[in-house]
Amino acid sequence: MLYSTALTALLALPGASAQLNKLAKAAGLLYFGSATDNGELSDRSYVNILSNTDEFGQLTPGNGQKWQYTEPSRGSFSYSSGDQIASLAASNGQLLRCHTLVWYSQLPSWVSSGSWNSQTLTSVVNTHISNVVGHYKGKCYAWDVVNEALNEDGTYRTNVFYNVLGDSYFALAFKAAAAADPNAKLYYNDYNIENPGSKQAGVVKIVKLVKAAGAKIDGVGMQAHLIVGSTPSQSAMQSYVGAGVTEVAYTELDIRLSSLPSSSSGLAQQANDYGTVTKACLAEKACIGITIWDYTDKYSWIPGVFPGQGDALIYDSNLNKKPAWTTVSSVLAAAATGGGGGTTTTRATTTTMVTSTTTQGGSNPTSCTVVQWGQCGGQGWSGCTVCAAGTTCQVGNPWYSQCL
Ligand code: 9MR
Repeated sequence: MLYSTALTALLALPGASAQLNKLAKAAGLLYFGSATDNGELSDRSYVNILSNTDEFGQLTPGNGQKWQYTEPSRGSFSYSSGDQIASLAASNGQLLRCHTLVWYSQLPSWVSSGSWNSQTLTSVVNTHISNVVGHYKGKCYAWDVVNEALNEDGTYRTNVFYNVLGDSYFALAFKAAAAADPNAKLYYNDYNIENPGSKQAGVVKIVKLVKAAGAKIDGVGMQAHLIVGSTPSQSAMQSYVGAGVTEVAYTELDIRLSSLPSSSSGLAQQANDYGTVTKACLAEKACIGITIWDYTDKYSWIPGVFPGQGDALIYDSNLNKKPAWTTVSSVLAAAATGGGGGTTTTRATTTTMVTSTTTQGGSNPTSCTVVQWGQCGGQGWSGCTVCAAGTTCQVGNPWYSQCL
């Protein structure tokens, strides 16, 4: 048996309808989650899926906890937007990733254009963090303490914090956050750091800098705003662990198509890429979870910022699951059932998902069996089409059939 009776029962979901978080947890992750935003919460069909904890075990407010909302003018704090999402997560029983404290963007002009010296800006940062983190104390699994502080070449981005305080603002922010909520995991969060390179080296430098200053930093968040065809690597994650964090996570995953309308081959490649990211996380013990930057194309930020691009998420604009959903589900299920979800296997086992007594490669291999949740068909599929006893090959979409 590839999986236990208990796990089989756990995974016995009718039609595999909602399962990403359930499978992620069964595979050893802490959560599979989604960002959300206040304006969308009046969309009942959207919220029903978002609130299904079999599907999403974690929420991140896309905007409501940013400085422009929480302290729009000096000393005047407002938590209504952030609280709405924190309350939703709490009432659903979902973890909350809190986002974000020190960021050059969505920063009110009273901060970005103020005339500060190091003493006054230190006080502003301390006051902001102690109030905001204090308000959410005990509610945040993690905080993105500093966000996007690096240029693409790995140098520090010039912003008001760096201009006035130099690189000391990192430790300042992490110390203030730790003081306000000692139990929250504290992260540095950025994009284009999913692979080795100058920017990834910059993150390593930040982690070491914060630790050398005696401050607590627990994690690195890899935003993973990717383009179809790109793939992340495990070695970047390992470099962050090597620098001294105990966990890493994909915090804002989306994989956009660079031209629209999307073709079936584009969606198939996107599905493959989502599978690759999921496998990368499963393969790295320190990777605790995956958050997608909203779950549906209906509410994605991409078309507004990259006109003509998009369709980046795993549900389409009509809240239907895309091939990418099926692949993520399948990869998680394979890992959960000991079926080889990971590319390398610190977390998942090495048992292959498809068992065969003949060499595969023909279009119709014989004497082979696909385990529950495995792929058994779809456009371009040349592997096994015979499902294990008790399961049947069901069409998920033109590109993907699964043994269920
Ligand atoms: O999803 C957020 C979008 O609604 C805002 O308009 C945008 C403004 O900067 O921020 C988006 O979220 C960003 C996140 O906070 C940090 N990483 C990049 C995300 C996408 O821009």
